[in-house]
Amino acid sequence: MTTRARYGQYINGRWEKPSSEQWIDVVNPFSQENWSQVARGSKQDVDRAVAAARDAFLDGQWPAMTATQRGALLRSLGDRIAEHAERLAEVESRDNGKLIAEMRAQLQYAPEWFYYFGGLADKIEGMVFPTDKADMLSYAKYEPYGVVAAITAWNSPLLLAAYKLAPALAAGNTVVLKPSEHASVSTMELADLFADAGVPPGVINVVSGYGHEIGDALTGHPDVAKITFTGSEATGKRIAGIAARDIKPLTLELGGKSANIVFDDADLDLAAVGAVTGFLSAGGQTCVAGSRLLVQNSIYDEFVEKVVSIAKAARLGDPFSADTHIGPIANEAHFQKIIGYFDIAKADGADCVLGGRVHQDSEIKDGWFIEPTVYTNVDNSMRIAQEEIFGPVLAVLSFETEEEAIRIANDSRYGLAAGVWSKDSARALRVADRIQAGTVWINTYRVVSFMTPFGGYKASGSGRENGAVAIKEYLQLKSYWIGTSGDVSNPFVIR
Ligand code: TXE
Repeated sequence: MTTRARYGQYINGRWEKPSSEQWIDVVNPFSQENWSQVARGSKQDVDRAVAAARDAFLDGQWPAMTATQRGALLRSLGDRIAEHAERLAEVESRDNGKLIAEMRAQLQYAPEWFYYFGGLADKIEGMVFPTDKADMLSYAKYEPYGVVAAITAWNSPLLLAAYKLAPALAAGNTVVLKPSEHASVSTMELADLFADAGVPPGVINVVSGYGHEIGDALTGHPDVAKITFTGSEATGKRIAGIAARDIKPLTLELGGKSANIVFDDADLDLAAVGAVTGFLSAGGQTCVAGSRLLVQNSIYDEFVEKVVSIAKAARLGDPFSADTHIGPIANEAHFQKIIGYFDIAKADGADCVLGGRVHQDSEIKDGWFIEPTVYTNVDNSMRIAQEEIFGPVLAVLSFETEEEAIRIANDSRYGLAAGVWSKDSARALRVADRIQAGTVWINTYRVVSFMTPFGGYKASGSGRENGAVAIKEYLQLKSYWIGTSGDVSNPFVIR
Protein backbone atom coordinates (compact mmCIF):
# COMPACT_ATOMS: atom_id res chain seq x y z
CA MET A 1 0.00 0.00 0.00
CA THR A 2 1.51 3.32 -1.02
CA THR A 3 0.81 6.24 1.24
CA ARG A 4 2.46 9.60 1.57
CA ALA A 5 5.00 10.67 4.18
CA ARG A 6 2.88 13.78 4.75
CA TYR A 7 -0.65 14.86 3.94
CA GLY A 8 -1.41 18.53 3.54
CA GLN A 9 -4.95 19.90 3.46
CA TYR A 10 -7.22 19.79 0.46
CA ILE A 11 -8.48 23.31 -0.14
CA ASN A 12 -10.06 24.65 -3.31
CA GLY A 13 -8.98 21.58 -5.29
CA ARG A 14 -5.31 21.82 -4.30
CA TRP A 15 -3.09 20.27 -1.66
CA GLU A 16 -1.73 22.91 0.67
CA LYS A 17 0.72 22.91 3.55
CA PRO A 18 -0.70 23.96 6.92
CA SER A 19 -0.04 27.63 7.57
CA SER A 20 1.43 26.63 10.96
CA GLU A 21 3.98 24.43 9.10
CA GLN A 22 3.28 21.93 11.89
CA TRP A 23 2.34 18.28 11.54
CA ILE A 24 0.69 15.57 13.61
CA ASP A 25 2.29 12.11 13.68
CA VAL A 26 0.06 9.28 12.51
CA VAL A 27 0.43 6.22 14.75
CA ASN A 28 -0.46 2.63 13.89
CA PRO A 29 -2.34 1.38 17.00
CA PHE A 30 -1.14 -2.19 16.42
CA SER A 31 2.58 -1.66 15.82
CA GLN A 32 2.68 1.80 17.42
CA GLU A 33 4.88 2.97 14.56
CA ASN A 34 4.61 6.49 13.19
CA TRP A 35 3.86 5.89 9.54
CA SER A 36 2.85 9.27 8.20
CA GLN A 37 1.99 12.83 9.18
CA VAL A 38 -1.09 14.99 8.72
CA ALA A 39 -1.31 18.75 8.77
CA ARG A 40 -1.90 20.45 12.09
CA GLY A 41 -4.47 22.89 10.79
CA SER A 42 -5.04 26.34 12.22
CA LYS A 43 -7.74 29.01 12.08
CA GLN A 44 -6.12 30.43 8.93
CA ASP A 45 -6.48 27.09 7.16
CA VAL A 46 -10.11 26.83 8.25
CA ASP A 47 -10.74 30.35 6.98
CA ARG A 48 -9.26 29.46 3.58
CA ALA A 49 -11.27 26.24 3.34
CA VAL A 50 -14.54 27.96 4.29
CA ALA A 51 -13.86 30.80 1.82
CA ALA A 52 -13.27 28.24 -0.94
CA ALA A 53 -16.50 26.44 -0.07
CA ARG A 54 -18.45 29.71 0.10
CA ASP A 55 -17.12 30.88 -3.28
CA ALA A 56 -17.85 27.49 -4.85
CA PHE A 57 -21.40 27.63 -3.50
CA LEU A 58 -22.09 31.11 -4.78
CA ASP A 59 -20.44 31.10 -8.16
CA GLY A 60 -18.92 28.93 -10.88
CA GLN A 61 -19.49 25.33 -11.93
CA TRP A 62 -21.36 24.03 -8.88
CA PRO A 63 -24.39 26.34 -8.78
CA ALA A 64 -24.53 26.14 -12.60
CA MET A 65 -25.01 22.36 -12.48
CA THR A 66 -28.47 20.89 -12.67
CA ALA A 67 -29.54 18.54 -9.90
CA THR A 68 -29.29 15.71 -12.44
CA GLN A 69 -25.68 16.61 -13.16
CA ARG A 70 -24.95 16.75 -9.42
CA GLY A 71 -26.42 13.28 -9.10
CA ALA A 72 -24.19 11.96 -11.88
CA LEU A 73 -21.19 13.51 -10.17
CA LEU A 74 -22.05 11.77 -6.90
CA ARG A 75 -22.38 8.44 -8.67
CA SER A 76 -19.02 9.01 -10.28
CA LEU A 77 -17.52 9.67 -6.83
CA GLY A 78 -19.13 6.44 -5.61
CA ASP A 79 -17.46 4.61 -8.51
CA ARG A 80 -14.06 6.05 -7.63
CA ILE A 81 -14.50 4.93 -4.00
CA ALA A 82 -15.52 1.45 -5.17
CA GLU A 83 -12.38 1.23 -7.34
CA HIS A 84 -10.17 2.22 -4.41
CA ALA A 85 -12.11 0.46 -1.65
CA GLU A 86 -9.42 -2.06 -0.79
CA ARG A 87 -6.67 0.52 -0.50
CA LEU A 88 -8.84 2.92 1.53
CA ALA A 89 -9.81 0.07 3.85
CA GLU A 90 -6.15 -0.80 4.39
CA VAL A 91 -5.37 2.81 5.23
CA GLU A 92 -8.21 2.91 7.77
CA SER A 93 -7.12 -0.32 9.45
CA ARG A 94 -3.61 0.96 9.74
CA ASP A 95 -4.87 4.26 11.08
CA ASN A 96 -7.48 3.20 13.66
CA GLY A 97 -6.59 -0.46 14.29
CA LYS A 98 -10.00 -1.82 13.36
CA LEU A 99 -10.16 -5.13 11.53
CA ILE A 100 -9.42 -5.07 7.82
CA ALA A 101 -12.52 -7.25 7.36
CA GLU A 102 -14.67 -4.58 9.02
CA MET A 103 -13.11 -1.67 7.15
CA ARG A 104 -13.28 -3.56 3.85
CA ALA A 105 -17.01 -4.19 4.41
CA GLN A 106 -17.51 -0.49 5.18
CA LEU A 107 -15.56 0.73 2.17
CA GLN A 108 -17.27 -1.68 -0.21
CA TYR A 109 -20.58 -0.41 1.12
CA ALA A 110 -19.78 3.34 1.23
CA PRO A 111 -20.33 3.90 -2.54
CA GLU A 112 -24.01 3.02 -2.03
CA TRP A 113 -24.47 6.31 -0.17
CA PHE A 114 -23.27 8.21 -3.23
CA TYR A 115 -25.43 6.16 -5.59
CA TYR A 116 -28.53 6.49 -3.40
CA PHE A 117 -28.27 10.21 -2.69
CA GLY A 118 -27.01 10.80 -6.24
CA GLY A 119 -30.29 9.29 -7.40
CA LEU A 120 -32.21 11.46 -4.96
CA ALA A 121 -30.55 14.73 -6.05
CA ASP A 122 -33.08 15.46 -8.80
CA LYS A 123 -36.09 14.15 -6.91
CA ILE A 124 -36.29 16.88 -4.30
CA GLU A 125 -39.75 18.10 -5.02
CA GLY A 126 -41.27 21.32 -3.79
CA MET A 127 -44.98 21.83 -3.20
CA VAL A 128 -47.86 23.98 -4.32
CA PHE A 129 -50.25 25.03 -1.57
CA PRO A 130 -53.98 25.48 -1.76
CA THR A 131 -54.77 29.04 -0.78
CA ASP A 132 -57.68 30.76 0.94
CA LYS A 133 -56.84 34.03 -0.82
CA ALA A 134 -58.25 34.92 -4.18
CA ASP A 135 -55.82 35.64 -7.00
CA MET A 136 -52.77 34.21 -5.27
CA LEU A 137 -50.44 31.38 -6.08
CA SER A 138 -48.33 29.94 -3.27
CA TYR A 139 -45.62 27.33 -3.58
CA ALA A 140 -42.40 26.31 -1.89
CA LYS A 141 -39.11 24.77 -2.88
CA TYR A 142 -36.15 23.36 -1.05
CA GLU A 143 -32.81 25.10 -1.20
CA PRO A 144 -29.38 24.14 0.14
CA TYR A 145 -27.99 26.02 3.15
CA GLY A 146 -24.58 26.87 1.73
CA VAL A 147 -21.37 25.76 3.43
CA VAL A 148 -21.71 22.64 5.59
CA ALA A 149 -19.11 21.88 8.28
CA ALA A 150 -18.91 18.10 8.52
CA ILE A 151 -16.93 16.67 11.45
CA THR A 152 -16.27 12.95 11.79
CA ALA A 153 -14.87 10.56 14.41
CA TRP A 154 -11.99 8.10 14.18
CA ASN A 155 -13.89 4.82 14.42
CA SER A 156 -15.30 4.74 10.86
CA PRO A 157 -13.89 7.82 9.13
CA LEU A 158 -15.04 7.22 5.57
CA LEU A 159 -18.40 5.62 6.29
CA LEU A 160 -19.24 8.58 8.53
CA ALA A 161 -17.97 10.93 5.81
CA ALA A 162 -20.29 9.18 3.33
CA TYR A 163 -23.24 9.64 5.73
CA LYS A 164 -22.62 13.39 5.57
CA LEU A 165 -21.10 14.15 2.18
CA ALA A 166 -23.63 12.29 0.04
CA PRO A 167 -26.83 14.02 1.25
CA ALA A 168 -25.11 17.40 1.76
CA LEU A 169 -23.83 17.47 -1.83
CA ALA A 170 -26.96 15.95 -3.34
CA ALA A 171 -28.86 18.86 -1.78
CA GLY A 172 -26.48 21.32 -3.46
CA ASN A 173 -24.37 22.45 -0.51
CA THR A 174 -20.59 22.68 -0.45
CA VAL A 175 -18.60 21.11 2.38
CA VAL A 176 -15.63 21.57 4.67
CA LEU A 177 -14.87 18.12 6.06
CA LYS A 178 -12.78 17.64 9.20
CA PRO A 179 -11.73 14.10 10.16
CA SER A 180 -10.51 13.17 13.63
CA GLU A 181 -6.89 13.88 14.49
CA HIS A 182 -6.70 10.19 15.48
CA ALA A 183 -7.49 8.87 11.97
CA SER A 184 -7.28 11.43 9.16
CA VAL A 185 -5.35 9.65 6.44
CA SER A 186 -8.21 7.80 4.72
CA THR A 187 -10.14 11.06 4.39
CA MET A 188 -7.08 12.66 2.81
CA GLU A 189 -6.78 9.72 0.42
CA LEU A 190 -10.47 10.17 -0.40
CA ALA A 191 -9.78 13.80 -1.31
CA ASP A 192 -7.36 12.54 -3.96
CA LEU A 193 -10.36 11.06 -5.79
CA PHE A 194 -12.46 14.23 -5.94
CA ALA A 195 -10.93 15.83 -9.04
CA ASP A 196 -11.05 12.57 -10.97
CA ALA A 197 -14.74 12.19 -10.09
CA GLY A 198 -15.37 15.67 -11.51
CA VAL A 199 -15.91 17.52 -8.20
CA PRO A 200 -15.26 21.22 -8.95
CA PRO A 201 -12.61 22.98 -6.83
CA GLY A 202 -13.95 24.24 -3.49
CA VAL A 203 -17.01 21.98 -3.41
CA ILE A 204 -15.40 19.58 -0.92
CA ASN A 205 -12.49 20.81 1.18
CA VAL A 206 -10.70 18.77 3.82
CA VAL A 207 -8.90 20.27 6.80
CA SER A 208 -7.11 18.23 9.45
CA GLY A 209 -5.99 19.12 12.93
CA TYR A 210 -6.87 18.94 16.59
CA GLY A 211 -10.53 19.48 17.34
CA HIS A 212 -9.76 21.71 20.31
CA GLU A 213 -7.58 23.93 18.10
CA ILE A 214 -9.69 24.34 14.97
CA GLY A 215 -13.15 23.04 15.89
CA ASP A 216 -14.56 26.34 17.16
CA ALA A 217 -13.08 28.24 14.21
CA LEU A 218 -14.90 25.90 11.85
CA THR A 219 -18.29 25.56 13.54
CA GLY A 220 -18.36 29.22 14.59
CA HIS A 221 -17.29 30.56 11.20
CA PRO A 222 -19.85 33.11 10.02
CA ASP A 223 -19.91 31.57 6.53
CA VAL A 224 -20.68 28.07 7.81
CA ALA A 225 -24.44 27.69 7.49
CA LYS A 226 -24.98 24.15 8.77
CA ILE A 227 -23.09 21.74 11.04
CA THR A 228 -23.13 17.96 11.02
CA PHE A 229 -21.12 16.07 13.63
CA THR A 230 -20.37 12.56 14.85
CA GLY A 231 -18.37 12.23 18.05
CA SER A 232 -18.55 12.50 21.81
CA GLU A 233 -21.37 13.96 23.83
CA ALA A 234 -19.02 16.55 25.35
CA THR A 235 -17.93 17.88 21.96
CA GLY A 236 -21.51 17.66 20.69
CA LYS A 237 -22.62 19.91 23.54
CA ARG A 238 -19.89 22.41 22.80
CA ILE A 239 -20.89 22.50 19.14
CA ALA A 240 -24.57 22.79 20.09
CA GLY A 241 -23.64 25.86 22.18
CA ILE A 242 -22.00 27.48 19.16
CA ALA A 243 -24.92 26.51 16.93
CA ALA A 244 -27.36 28.03 19.44
CA ARG A 245 -25.33 31.22 19.64
CA ASP A 246 -25.19 31.57 15.85
CA ILE A 247 -28.63 30.03 15.10
CA LYS A 248 -27.20 27.29 12.89
CA PRO A 249 -29.01 24.06 12.11
CA LEU A 250 -27.31 21.00 13.50
CA THR A 251 -27.21 17.26 13.00
CA LEU A 252 -25.57 15.39 15.89
CA GLU A 253 -24.74 11.70 16.42
CA LEU A 254 -23.23 11.28 19.86
CA GLY A 255 -23.03 7.59 20.69
CA GLY A 256 -24.91 5.81 23.45
CA LYS A 257 -25.27 3.11 26.04
CA SER A 258 -27.60 0.83 24.16
CA ALA A 259 -29.65 -1.83 25.92
CA ASN A 260 -29.71 -5.32 24.43
CA ILE A 261 -32.69 -7.08 26.05
CA VAL A 262 -32.92 -10.88 26.14
CA PHE A 263 -36.19 -12.52 27.16
CA ASP A 264 -36.38 -16.11 28.35
CA ASP A 265 -38.37 -17.09 25.25
CA ALA A 266 -35.57 -16.01 22.89
CA ASP A 267 -33.44 -18.35 20.81
CA LEU A 268 -30.64 -18.19 23.35
CA ASP A 269 -27.85 -19.30 21.01
CA LEU A 270 -28.80 -16.65 18.48
CA ALA A 271 -29.20 -14.03 21.21
CA ALA A 272 -25.79 -14.90 22.68
CA VAL A 273 -24.17 -14.20 19.32
CA GLY A 274 -26.19 -10.97 19.19
CA ALA A 275 -24.97 -10.02 22.66
CA VAL A 276 -21.36 -10.59 21.63
CA THR A 277 -21.94 -8.61 18.42
CA GLY A 278 -23.27 -5.87 20.66
CA PHE A 279 -20.17 -5.43 22.76
CA LEU A 280 -17.26 -6.97 20.84
CA SER A 281 -17.73 -6.01 17.22
CA ALA A 282 -15.21 -3.30 16.39
CA GLY A 283 -13.78 -3.99 19.85
CA GLY A 284 -16.77 -2.13 21.26
CA GLN A 285 -15.61 1.06 19.54
CA THR A 286 -18.90 1.68 17.87
CA CYS A 287 -21.63 4.17 18.67
CA VAL A 288 -24.33 1.48 18.61
CA ALA A 289 -22.50 -0.92 20.97
CA GLY A 290 -25.00 -2.96 22.96
CA SER A 291 -22.95 -2.37 26.06
CA ARG A 292 -25.84 -2.91 28.51
CA LEU A 293 -27.12 -6.47 28.34
CA LEU A 294 -30.46 -6.94 30.09
CA VAL A 295 -31.20 -10.62 30.75
CA GLN A 296 -34.39 -12.09 32.22
CA ASN A 297 -33.77 -13.63 35.67
CA SER A 298 -34.84 -17.17 34.79
CA ILE A 299 -32.09 -17.53 32.15
CA TYR A 300 -29.49 -15.17 33.62
CA ASP A 301 -26.77 -17.67 34.61
CA GLU A 302 -27.23 -19.91 31.58
CA PHE A 303 -27.17 -16.94 29.20
CA VAL A 304 -24.15 -15.24 30.77
CA GLU A 305 -22.29 -18.54 30.43
CA LYS A 306 -23.09 -18.68 26.71
CA VAL A 307 -21.96 -15.10 26.15
CA VAL A 308 -18.75 -15.59 28.14
CA SER A 309 -17.86 -18.77 26.28
CA ILE A 310 -18.13 -17.02 22.88
CA ALA A 311 -16.34 -13.90 24.11
CA LYS A 312 -13.54 -15.96 25.67
CA ALA A 313 -12.79 -17.55 22.31
CA ALA A 314 -12.37 -14.20 20.55
CA ARG A 315 -8.84 -13.83 19.18
CA LEU A 316 -7.02 -10.56 19.74
CA GLY A 317 -4.28 -9.62 17.33
CA ASP A 318 -3.17 -8.05 14.10
CA PRO A 319 -6.15 -6.29 12.48
CA PHE A 320 -4.78 -7.35 9.08
CA SER A 321 -4.94 -11.06 9.93
CA ALA A 322 -8.03 -12.94 8.79
CA ASP A 323 -7.97 -14.90 12.09
CA THR A 324 -8.32 -11.85 14.29
CA HIS A 325 -11.64 -10.96 15.92
CA ILE A 326 -10.55 -7.96 17.96
CA GLY A 327 -7.86 -5.45 17.09
CA PRO A 328 -6.17 -2.90 19.33
CA ILE A 329 -7.85 0.10 20.90
CA ALA A 330 -7.51 3.01 18.48
CA ASN A 331 -5.34 5.37 20.50
CA GLU A 332 -3.56 5.61 23.80
CA ALA A 333 -5.82 8.21 25.42
CA HIS A 334 -8.82 6.03 24.64
CA PHE A 335 -7.01 2.91 25.93
CA GLN A 336 -6.39 4.70 29.25
CA LYS A 337 -10.02 5.81 29.44
CA ILE A 338 -11.24 2.22 29.09
CA ILE A 339 -8.79 0.85 31.64
CA GLY A 340 -10.01 3.50 34.07
CA TYR A 341 -13.41 1.82 34.11
CA PHE A 342 -11.98 -1.37 35.65
CA ASP A 343 -11.39 0.42 38.97
CA ILE A 344 -14.71 2.20 38.70
CA ALA A 345 -16.56 -1.10 38.20
CA LYS A 346 -14.76 -2.66 41.16
CA ALA A 347 -15.45 0.28 43.43
CA ASP A 348 -19.13 0.20 42.44
CA GLY A 349 -19.34 -3.50 43.34
CA ALA A 350 -19.81 -5.20 39.94
CA ASP A 351 -18.49 -8.76 39.53
CA CYS A 352 -15.94 -9.25 36.78
CA VAL A 353 -16.53 -12.69 35.21
CA LEU A 354 -14.28 -12.21 32.19
CA GLY A 355 -11.29 -10.04 31.36
CA GLY A 356 -11.05 -6.77 33.22
CA ARG A 357 -7.43 -6.35 32.25
CA VAL A 358 -4.97 -5.37 29.56
CA HIS A 359 -4.27 -8.23 27.19
CA GLN A 360 -0.76 -9.72 27.58
CA ASP A 361 0.46 -11.88 24.75
CA SER A 362 3.99 -12.74 23.72
CA GLU A 363 2.97 -12.47 20.07
CA ILE A 364 1.57 -8.98 20.54
CA LYS A 365 4.46 -6.85 21.68
CA ASP A 366 3.02 -3.41 21.32
CA GLY A 367 -0.59 -2.42 20.59
CA TRP A 368 -3.21 -1.24 23.05
CA PHE A 369 -5.14 -4.45 23.68
CA ILE A 370 -7.90 -4.97 26.21
CA GLU A 371 -9.41 -8.35 26.93
CA PRO A 372 -13.11 -8.89 26.36
CA THR A 373 -14.62 -7.92 29.68
CA VAL A 374 -17.93 -8.95 31.21
CA TYR A 375 -19.39 -7.60 34.45
CA THR A 376 -22.35 -9.24 36.15
CA ASN A 377 -24.49 -8.13 39.09
CA VAL A 378 -24.56 -4.69 37.61
CA ASP A 379 -27.04 -2.17 38.90
CA ASN A 380 -28.26 0.33 36.33
CA SER A 381 -27.12 3.24 38.49
CA MET A 382 -23.47 2.13 38.27
CA ARG A 383 -21.19 4.18 36.05
CA ILE A 384 -20.42 1.16 33.83
CA ALA A 385 -24.15 1.00 33.08
CA GLN A 386 -24.59 4.70 32.47
CA GLU A 387 -21.44 5.92 30.70
CA GLU A 388 -20.26 5.16 27.20
CA ILE A 389 -17.03 3.20 27.58
CA PHE A 390 -16.52 2.57 23.85
CA GLY A 391 -14.47 -0.56 24.41
CA PRO A 392 -14.91 -4.34 24.76
CA VAL A 393 -16.73 -4.05 28.06
CA LEU A 394 -20.18 -5.46 28.81
CA ALA A 395 -22.41 -4.66 31.78
CA VAL A 396 -24.96 -7.45 32.40
CA LEU A 397 -28.13 -6.55 34.30
CA SER A 398 -31.10 -8.69 35.22
CA PHE A 399 -34.83 -8.08 35.08
CA GLU A 400 -37.96 -9.94 36.07
CA THR A 401 -40.77 -8.56 33.90
CA GLU A 402 -41.28 -6.81 30.59
CA GLU A 403 -42.13 -3.61 32.46
CA GLU A 404 -38.89 -3.77 34.39
CA ALA A 405 -36.86 -4.40 31.23
CA ILE A 406 -38.40 -1.33 29.59
CA ARG A 407 -37.84 0.80 32.67
CA ILE A 408 -34.16 -0.16 32.93
CA ALA A 409 -33.57 0.21 29.19
CA ASN A 410 -35.03 3.73 29.24
CA ASP A 411 -33.23 4.72 32.44
CA SER A 412 -30.34 6.19 30.48
CA ARG A 413 -29.41 9.64 29.29
CA TYR A 414 -28.78 8.06 25.87
CA GLY A 415 -31.09 6.61 23.24
CA LEU A 416 -29.21 5.66 20.10
CA ALA A 417 -30.16 2.01 19.69
CA ALA A 418 -31.49 -1.10 21.42
CA GLY A 419 -31.90 -4.82 20.80
CA VAL A 420 -34.83 -7.06 21.72
CA TRP A 421 -34.55 -10.86 21.62
CA SER A 422 -37.74 -12.93 21.84
CA LYS A 423 -39.50 -15.53 19.70
CA ASP A 424 -42.81 -13.93 20.66
CA SER A 425 -43.14 -11.29 17.96
CA ALA A 426 -46.03 -9.51 19.67
CA ARG A 427 -43.91 -9.10 22.79
CA ALA A 428 -40.87 -8.00 20.79
CA LEU A 429 -42.87 -5.32 18.96
CA ARG A 430 -44.64 -4.22 22.16
CA VAL A 431 -41.33 -3.73 23.92
CA ALA A 432 -39.65 -2.12 20.89
CA ASP A 433 -42.45 0.46 20.73
CA ARG A 434 -41.72 1.59 24.27
CA ILE A 435 -37.95 1.80 24.00
CA GLN A 436 -36.67 5.37 23.76
CA ALA A 437 -34.11 4.88 21.01
CA GLY A 438 -33.67 5.92 17.40
CA THR A 439 -33.10 2.34 16.23
CA VAL A 440 -34.43 -0.93 17.67
CA TRP A 441 -33.18 -4.24 16.32
CA ILE A 442 -35.38 -7.28 16.91
CA ASN A 443 -33.63 -10.67 16.87
CA THR A 444 -30.63 -9.08 15.19
CA TYR A 445 -28.07 -6.41 16.05
CA ARG A 446 -25.86 -3.74 14.43
CA VAL A 447 -27.47 -3.52 11.01
CA VAL A 448 -27.29 -0.21 9.14
CA SER A 449 -28.15 0.84 5.62
CA PHE A 450 -28.08 3.94 3.46
CA MET A 451 -31.85 3.44 3.09
CA THR A 452 -32.89 3.42 6.76
CA PRO A 453 -32.79 6.55 8.94
CA PHE A 454 -30.29 6.51 11.77
CA GLY A 455 -29.92 8.83 14.75
CA GLY A 456 -30.47 9.27 18.43
CA TYR A 457 -33.12 10.04 21.00
CA LYS A 458 -32.18 12.07 24.09
CA ALA A 459 -28.45 12.79 24.57
CA SER A 460 -27.54 10.52 21.64
CA GLY A 461 -28.14 13.34 19.23
CA SER A 462 -30.53 15.19 17.02
CA GLY A 463 -31.54 14.88 13.40
CA ARG A 464 -31.25 11.78 11.22
CA GLU A 465 -28.66 10.41 8.85
CA ASN A 466 -29.36 7.89 6.07
CA GLY A 467 -32.63 7.22 4.30
CA ALA A 468 -34.40 9.72 2.10
CA VAL A 469 -35.32 11.86 5.13
CA ALA A 470 -31.63 12.64 5.69
CA ILE A 471 -31.49 14.96 2.72
CA LYS A 472 -33.90 17.30 4.52
CA GLU A 473 -31.16 17.91 7.11
CA TYR A 474 -29.30 19.75 4.37
CA LEU A 475 -32.20 21.71 2.88
CA GLN A 476 -34.27 24.70 3.89
CA LEU A 477 -37.71 25.54 2.61
CA LYS A 478 -38.48 28.76 0.80
CA SER A 479 -42.14 29.79 0.30
CA TYR A 480 -43.29 32.01 -2.54
CA TRP A 481 -46.42 34.15 -2.96
CA ILE A 482 -47.41 35.40 -6.38
CA GLY A 483 -50.16 37.95 -6.68
CA THR A 484 -52.10 37.54 -9.90
CA SER A 485 -54.77 40.26 -9.48
CA GLY A 486 -52.58 43.35 -9.34
CA ASP A 487 -54.50 44.37 -6.17
CA VAL A 488 -52.22 45.94 -3.55
CA SER A 489 -54.79 48.55 -2.58
CA ASN A 490 -54.47 48.66 1.25
CA PRO A 491 -50.84 48.81 2.44
CA PHE A 492 -51.84 49.02 6.15
CA VAL A 493 -53.55 45.63 6.62
CA ILE A 494 -52.08 42.14 6.28
CA ARG A 495 -53.53 40.26 3.33
O1 TXE B 1 -14.25 12.40 20.49
P1 TXE B 1 -14.38 13.90 20.00
P2 TXE B 1 -12.95 11.54 20.80
C1 TXE B 1 -17.10 8.89 22.08
C2 TXE B 1 -16.47 7.70 22.75
C3 TXE B 1 -15.05 8.15 22.92
C4 TXE B 1 -15.23 9.63 23.19
C5 TXE B 1 -14.04 10.51 22.90
O2 TXE B 1 -17.06 7.50 24.00
O3 TXE B 1 -14.42 7.51 23.99
O4 TXE B 1 -16.29 10.00 22.34
O5 TXE B 1 -13.58 10.32 21.56
C6 TXE B 1 -13.63 16.86 16.72
N1 TXE B 1 -15.30 21.57 17.79
N2 TXE B 1 -17.19 8.74 20.64
O6 TXE B 1 -12.05 12.27 21.71
O7 TXE B 1 -13.37 14.75 20.67
C7 TXE B 1 -12.47 15.92 16.73
O8 TXE B 1 -11.32 16.52 16.18
C8 TXE B 1 -15.47 20.83 16.69
C9 TXE B 1 -18.49 8.36 20.13
O9 TXE B 1 -12.37 11.10 19.51
O10 TXE B 1 -15.80 14.27 20.14
C10 TXE B 1 -13.04 14.77 15.91
O11 TXE B 1 -12.96 15.11 14.54
N3 TXE B 1 -14.96 19.60 16.55
C11 TXE B 1 -18.56 8.63 18.67
C12 TXE B 1 -14.50 14.74 16.36
O12 TXE B 1 -14.75 16.01 16.93
C13 TXE B 1 -14.25 19.09 17.58
C14 TXE B 1 -17.39 8.22 17.86
C15 TXE B 1 -14.81 13.68 17.40
O13 TXE B 1 -13.93 13.82 18.47
C16 TXE B 1 -14.04 19.83 18.76
C17 TXE B 1 -16.15 8.61 18.51
C18 TXE B 1 -14.60 21.13 18.83
N4 TXE B 1 -14.48 21.91 19.91
C19 TXE B 1 -16.10 8.83 19.85
N5 TXE B 1 -13.32 19.06 19.60
C20 TXE B 1 -19.83 8.14 18.04
N6 TXE B 1 -20.88 8.97 18.09
O14 TXE B 1 -19.88 7.08 17.47
C21 TXE B 1 -13.07 17.89 18.97
N7 TXE B 1 -13.63 17.91 17.75
